[in-house]
Amino acid sequence: MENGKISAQITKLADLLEFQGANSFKIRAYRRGARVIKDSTDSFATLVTNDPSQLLEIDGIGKGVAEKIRQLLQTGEIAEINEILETVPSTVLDILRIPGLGPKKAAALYQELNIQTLDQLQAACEANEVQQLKGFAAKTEESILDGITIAAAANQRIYWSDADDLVQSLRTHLQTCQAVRQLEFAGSYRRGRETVGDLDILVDSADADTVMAHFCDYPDLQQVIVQGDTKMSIRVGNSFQVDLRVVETDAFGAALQYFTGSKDHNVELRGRAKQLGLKINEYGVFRINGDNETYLAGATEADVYTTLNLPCFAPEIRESRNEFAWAEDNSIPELITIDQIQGDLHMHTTATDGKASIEEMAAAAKGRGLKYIAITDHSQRVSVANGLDAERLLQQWKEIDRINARQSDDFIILKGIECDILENGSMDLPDQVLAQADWVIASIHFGQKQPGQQITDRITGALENPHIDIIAHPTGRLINRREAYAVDMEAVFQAAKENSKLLELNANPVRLDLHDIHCAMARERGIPIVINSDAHKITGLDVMKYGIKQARRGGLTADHIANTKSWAGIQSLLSS
Ligand code: DGT
Ligand code: CA
Ligand code: CA
Ligand code: ZN
Repeated sequence: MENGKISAQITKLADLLEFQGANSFKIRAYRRGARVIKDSTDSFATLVTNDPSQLLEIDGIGKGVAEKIRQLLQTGEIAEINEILETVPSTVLDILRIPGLGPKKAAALYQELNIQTLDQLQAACEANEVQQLKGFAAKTEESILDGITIAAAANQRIYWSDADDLVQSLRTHLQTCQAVRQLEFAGSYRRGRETVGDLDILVDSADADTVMAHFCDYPDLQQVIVQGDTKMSIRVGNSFQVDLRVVETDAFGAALQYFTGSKDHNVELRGRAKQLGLKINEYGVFRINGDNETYLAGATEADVYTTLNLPCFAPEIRESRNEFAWAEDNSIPELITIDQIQGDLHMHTTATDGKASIEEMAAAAKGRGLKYIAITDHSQRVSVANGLDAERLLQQWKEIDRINARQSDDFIILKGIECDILENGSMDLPDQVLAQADWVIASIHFGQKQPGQQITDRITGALENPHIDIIAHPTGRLINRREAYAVDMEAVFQAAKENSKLLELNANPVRLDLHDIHCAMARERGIPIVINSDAHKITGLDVMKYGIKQARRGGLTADHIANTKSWAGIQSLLSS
């Protein structure tokens, strides 16, 4: 069982206990445990198989959580969840997520009015039934209705790539305001999370009123949610929330640090400040002397961190995972940057479902500073994409030979294929064809719902095939759309390692597969990652930057990424 699944079950238990009004200490312990599991780069399943007593040695895993993990791994479920669900419908979990509606009120709604779903709750509020209950007023009813709208909108975390487009547009708009001295986008956007819940804008200005008035003139403004003296929240476009805060110059760095988060990173930072006799908040770092506070730093983020004897962490690693340990032993990784990428080893052409020819893709890649590409069209099984059979593939390779021969520079077009791993584990093209390729990607497009062992065997089997170099989008997940395959990634990592194979980080912003924790796992296990665009048209090559963000979140440096090397360098990785 994957860590993500274990974590989700523990969270579900915490949610249900909260609904029942259980001991808050216990609930917090479960939530903390769930987070530790989700962020861990070690497989909890493996850990428990090897030595269950190790669980208790992990920071953040208490006795209660350890017991639930063991039970879940041994029996496939947590008995307590089933027990609670005998008396509580699982849909109440949605109700619990409405802002301002605590577990107590949710329980009252369920007990008194038998409200089990958001729709029922909305209907009851609209019929003014809720205000009749003890502890509920007409106002509560209104705020619940607002909350339902917000909860629906809050469920829509947008792709980082869409957030980035919105950021460019908001930046362009705000920069024309004379009163703006400095402007930054903080929050999960700056940390490069794969999805963004809302945007957090910080402006350095002495004139908040002018800035806020200008903000309201944003062409795509939908609604002003709240406005105060120095901060306001609006909705733009399709109901997406944007927060704006205006601060003074000497607090700009402190505010940027604070609102970049993550929350857990900030909690750790506050603790460290305290140990140094300092205080940190969104206004600055202060020395405490009795009742007096002296401002020490706050103008820049670097000042803030330096005052706490810490390096100015890249935003992508501010998740309270490894960054503080790295700082302690001076081993902060020098995270990958896009200019270090030399090649792109996954793209499609008009031969299958791409929109550009081989030469057009090559010219576009060259124009982006790349030194080599692999043409990797689909294999025959993917008939909706006009996948290639052996004959058409061999023809395409001849054409690539001709194009390469015509090139006057050192740019290399590699003869590749994205070959499907069929439902029964065999490859979609014969070995003798694959043997003639420069570069073979194996991937799964069919039988994605197979049970864990079966689909894992397909992938590890492909990794054992000597003609295959890499697995594309190894988990198959589509963010916000489709769950990962039931694949055992620990087994995939092991097979990649044993066979000196590579794994892809597919940079498509909807895939970002591997995700950040898997990137960190590959790093620890010494498996090189290739960041690929999987472009289906010329502009598809530009998604590389999203893959770079994700890799940075996984703590990867140029050393961990195979396509920072020359093509010869990659070949030597594969034969090592
Ligand atoms: P999101 O919007 O859900 O994608 O994630 P964030 O991280 O942007 O979260 P958001 O917008 O609620 O808050 C922005 C940052 O402000 C967050 O990363 C850290 C900081 N922050 C917010 N609330 C708290 C808090 O209660 N305590 C601390 N220490 N920091 C907070
Ligand atoms: Ca945010
Ligand atoms: Ca926010
Ligand atoms: Zn592809």
